[in-house]
Amino acid sequence: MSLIKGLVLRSTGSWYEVRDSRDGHIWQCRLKGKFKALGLKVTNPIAVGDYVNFEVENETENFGIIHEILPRENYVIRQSVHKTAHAHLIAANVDQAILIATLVFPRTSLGFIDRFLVAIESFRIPGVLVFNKQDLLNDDMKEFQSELMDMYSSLGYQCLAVTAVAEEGVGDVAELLNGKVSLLSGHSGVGKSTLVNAIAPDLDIKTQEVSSFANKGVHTTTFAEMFELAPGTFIIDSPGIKELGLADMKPEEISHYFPEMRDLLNQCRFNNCQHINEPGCAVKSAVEEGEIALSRYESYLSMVGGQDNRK
Ligand SMILES: Nc1nc2c(ncn2[C@@H]2O[C@H](COP(=O)(O)OP(=O)(O)OP(=O)(O)O)[C@@H](O)[C@H]2O)c(=O)[nH]1
Ligand SMILES: [Mg+2]
Ligand SMILES: [Zn+2]
Repeated sequence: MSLIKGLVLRSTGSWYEVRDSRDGHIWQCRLKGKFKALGLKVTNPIAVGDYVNFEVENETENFGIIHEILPRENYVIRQSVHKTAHAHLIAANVDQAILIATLVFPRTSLGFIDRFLVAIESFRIPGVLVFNKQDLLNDDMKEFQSELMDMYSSLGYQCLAVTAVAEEGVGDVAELLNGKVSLLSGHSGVGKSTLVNAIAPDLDIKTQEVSSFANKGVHTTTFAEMFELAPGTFIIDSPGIKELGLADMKPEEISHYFPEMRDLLNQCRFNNCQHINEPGCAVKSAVEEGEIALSRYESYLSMVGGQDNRK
């Protein structure tokens, strides 16, 4: 028996669509009877983006059997809404997470952007912000957006401004995606599909969503899907990652996921400082001195307060 390396593009929970790493051929795979998961407490052992070793079971029927998962570089999980011990694995081996945001129609709030960034920091995935619908911004909004882009760039998040409908800036996004696995997020209506269609007009995502394979699964829509835009360039689209939440994060963890706070944490007077109203707080001084943006600090406060700011 020979094992072949493949990349999981889609799963329904019992079937996995696996891309043969030798020639890009797609196999429909099941898991081996005694399958050994990677030791995470999750409801699904394998996610989109996982590399696996599989065996061809039936060449003419296109069936394969997955024997093992290869070690992951990172993964994205979503905590169960019922707060059970098990989380849902959304994706693995992600090179970057891209948030498509719009200041108008619909408005993406700064709180939402910051929650997204905190979540991906916790998964150790680089983050990119793409501001779409430039055509709808007046001069004041453009000014505001450019300040935001400067601020987020200084924190290490690459920022781009595009107008997907006019295909402006779309080439820069295509370049950003090239050769990588990117997770795409953003509120409904910000233009994710428009942007992807502008980059890869031949790829009809809608059609792919209702493939006969996907119909075999009952819960298809809750699973992420990976699309190959060009050889070696993949995007991951999932209903579950549009609103990446904070996976059960403890308040004291959250400041570590704000890059501009991270380096100051050991300068607070109290080592259990929550940076709210403690004396001698280095984070608060940095906010007062304008070294930390007020909007970022406000997002931090709403997150440690457990307030829902995901509008
Ligand atoms: N004015 C303007 N409208 C845009 C732009 N990009 C997309 N739109 C419009 O915004 C609407 C929503 O775009 P979609 O691409 O469907 O948004 P989406 O993010 O895929 O939304 P969901 O699939 O619901 O998550 C459509 O009417 C698009 O034509 C843009 O750059 N400028
Ligand atoms: Mg869409
Ligand atoms: Zn402090």
